[in-house]
Amino acid sequence: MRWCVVGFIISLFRDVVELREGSGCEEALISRSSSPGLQVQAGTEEEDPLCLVEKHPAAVPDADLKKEKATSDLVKRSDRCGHGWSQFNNRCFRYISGAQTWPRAERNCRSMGATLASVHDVHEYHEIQRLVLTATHSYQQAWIGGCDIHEDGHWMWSDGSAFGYADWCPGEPNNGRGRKQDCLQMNFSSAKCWDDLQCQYKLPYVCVKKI
Ligand SMILES: [Ca+2]
Ligand SMILES: [Ca+2]
Repeated sequence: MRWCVVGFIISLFRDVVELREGSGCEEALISRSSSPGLQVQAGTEEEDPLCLVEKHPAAVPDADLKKEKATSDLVKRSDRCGHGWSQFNNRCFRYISGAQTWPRAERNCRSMGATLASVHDVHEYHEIQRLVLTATHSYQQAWIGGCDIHEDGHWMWSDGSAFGYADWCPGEPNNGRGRKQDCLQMNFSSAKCWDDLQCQYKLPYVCVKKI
């Protein structure tokens, strides 16, 4: 009987270790992507903070997120999306004003059953820009779900959807001219277009979830 208890505790420990070792945006991308055979290395946020998210996000948003909920949600309501979310093209978008690194922003989106936003055409981009404008009264720079951590120049969306449409600013993405810029910010420059930026920067962000 005692060994059964010990065995149970060991198996629990193994599950926790596997959960931590299995963390990674890459895993979500591999499982959802139509690109088989993608090989990437997992890591910790401290060692490699790019494109990393937890395999099983926390069920309850953290304190920061709760605070953000109270202060920064979009005003617009959508019955199908829930309070704080805005529906467009059968998806629900939400702007979060509390600045986070890209990996942390992705985790917070996932804690709400969402991901950082993918953008598939100019109409969606304009809708997201409108949400940001409504919430901030400006074209605030913000993270969306693009990253090229796996291979510079090979951009992906963290929700696994195909990266087709893009609105890169002139000269972007430039990978910081060698400074390793692997995450996608919107509303960059006066042209309000896209730029690749170091993922450790803290920006507001936009989440998306399917209805
Ligand atoms: Ca890059
Ligand atoms: Ca750049």
